[in-house]
Amino acid sequence: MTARLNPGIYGILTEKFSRGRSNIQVAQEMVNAGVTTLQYREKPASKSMGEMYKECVAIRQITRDAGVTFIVNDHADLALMVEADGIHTGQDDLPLRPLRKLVGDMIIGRSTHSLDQARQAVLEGADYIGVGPIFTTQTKEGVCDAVGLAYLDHVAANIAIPFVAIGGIKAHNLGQVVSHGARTVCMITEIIGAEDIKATIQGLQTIYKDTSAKLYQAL
Ligand code: TZP
Ligand code: MG
Repeated sequence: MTARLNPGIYGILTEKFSRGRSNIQVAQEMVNAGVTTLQYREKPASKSMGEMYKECVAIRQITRDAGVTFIVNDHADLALMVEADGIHTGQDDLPLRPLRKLVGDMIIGRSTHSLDQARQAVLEGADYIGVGPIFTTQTKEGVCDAVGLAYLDHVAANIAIPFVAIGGIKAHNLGQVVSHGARTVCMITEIIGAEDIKATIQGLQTIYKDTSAKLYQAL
């Protein structure tokens, strides 16, 4: 069975932040550099469903060949049609219990911004939660203010399912996020907005590994 959430770097594809590169090119570069999970996050305002479907078919192939978990944001139809590993939903998206009936054993992720939302997601059967925005970000429209590291601490202490930290995470604060208990870390613009995606991911992996090693030595 596919792991419900891999530790490591969770990347997200959104073409408007990718410096003119295609989602498929960026997916290949991210997978080559060793992201453990890749999410496709496009909105119908930016691309037609037909175009999104074609991209997801190609990205499914790239991720399958590399053994990387592939998650589709928002669109259960798309996730099912391309045999993605999972679907990621926000607070205003499809409700979790009916969604579970539709997608069966597929991984379901849920974005959360408070401990109440996290507990609700667990109750309703999410496989993992998103925790954020940890820091201020311009990447997601209409998102709430930064929840800070305090919310991450609460989740690490109180929530029994896997979680991914997200929002404003960069090389300079990644160590802090890992020190506060995140084993999976998502970065959008830090990675896909970088000139050299591979070198950037390698630098982030070094910070992730060094911080984790120190953390577990100290225990
Ligand atoms: N959900 C919470 S914050 C966020 C999403 C999708 C955007 C994170 O983007 P970035 O560029 O890593 O700050
Ligand atoms: Mg959504």
